[in-house]
Amino acid sequence: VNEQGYLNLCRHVLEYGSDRGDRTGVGTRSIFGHQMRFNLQEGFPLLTTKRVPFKLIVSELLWFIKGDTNIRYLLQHNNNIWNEWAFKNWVESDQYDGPDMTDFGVRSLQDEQFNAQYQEQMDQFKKRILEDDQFAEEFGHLGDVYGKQWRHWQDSKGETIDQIQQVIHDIKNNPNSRRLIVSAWNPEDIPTMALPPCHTLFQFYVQDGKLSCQLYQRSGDIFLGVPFNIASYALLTHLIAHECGLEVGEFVHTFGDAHIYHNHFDQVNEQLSRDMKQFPTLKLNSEKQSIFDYEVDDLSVEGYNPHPAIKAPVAV
Ligand code: DHF
Ligand code: TMP
Repeated sequence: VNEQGYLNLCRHVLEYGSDRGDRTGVGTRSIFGHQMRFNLQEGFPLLTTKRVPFKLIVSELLWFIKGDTNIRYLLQHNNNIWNEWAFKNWVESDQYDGPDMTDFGVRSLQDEQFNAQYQEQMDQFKKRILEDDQFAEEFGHLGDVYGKQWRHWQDSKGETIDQIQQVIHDIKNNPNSRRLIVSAWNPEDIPTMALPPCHTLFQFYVQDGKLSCQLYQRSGDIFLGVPFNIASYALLTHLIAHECGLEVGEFVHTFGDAHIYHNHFDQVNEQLSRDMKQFPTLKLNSEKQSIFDYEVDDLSVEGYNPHPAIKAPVAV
């Protein structure tokens, strides 16, 4: 019925996690190996102890489902969650001739003057991605990330595999299968990716007319990324269940490295001090059948009355 499992994970990591350095230079407190379960019959798991922007989750998921890997679509939907990773490719390219943006993530937090420069460069970058086709083609891509692997996995014969189409076909035709898997982890393509997939592999399971989904997430930013990931996979499970004529079962969320960044501790403590509320209900436009036909306005939540949003910097 609620987000107790998520709040328990936060408390557990704060209390028992190990403080570790990490790639971004921010530092985290982390544990290795954890599992949460959400019964999707008991409401849609969009956290209520802070506001989580549902529309951004929808546009990101539809972007994956389209097989798109260019942030232009996200920007067209006012979704800024992937900007930093495309921007990084741009400022590291030899065509960039603005002020030095090395380590812009940490520097923008420490140096106000630099932060102003960074914001200006970022605004220009976003404008060019939206307005300049050729620039978007060259610098809007994040590499062969989720959308590419889900819909157009390149095989050794030069053909592509549509894992989403395939898994939907298999759920419909062979629901007892133990092979209902989609993998975003493609070792050959990792070097092209702006960020190797955090939500790495997922599996479906059909029992009593209900579709369940389990995700293996190799790395989870518990405060920022994980609330998005929970809602995103819950939504994906609903869409696929609808197309397959099934009800929804459980979402099982399994982690490798689950961590809280050191500069998120105050925010997490604030969140833990709040009372949780009822989860909302998901509304789908029931005229849509195929998961490939949805648009952002076809999906909404009802009865969502969360506590206010809590801001935190994302580690780049
Ligand atoms: N890197 C790190 N360090 N953590 C992440 O969670 C992460 N997630 C990525 C890409 N790289 C990442 C993609 N997903 C936000 C949420 C999800 C996400 C990226 C960013 C985020 O900043 N959420 C804010 C507000 C977003 C907004 O309103 O624009 C939040 O408060 O939820
Ligand atoms: P890493 O590649 O060094 O593990 O860094 C990726 C960071 O992004 C890590 O903090 C996990 C976080 N993340 C999520 O939690 N969920 C996501 O969906 C994405 C893309 C990233």
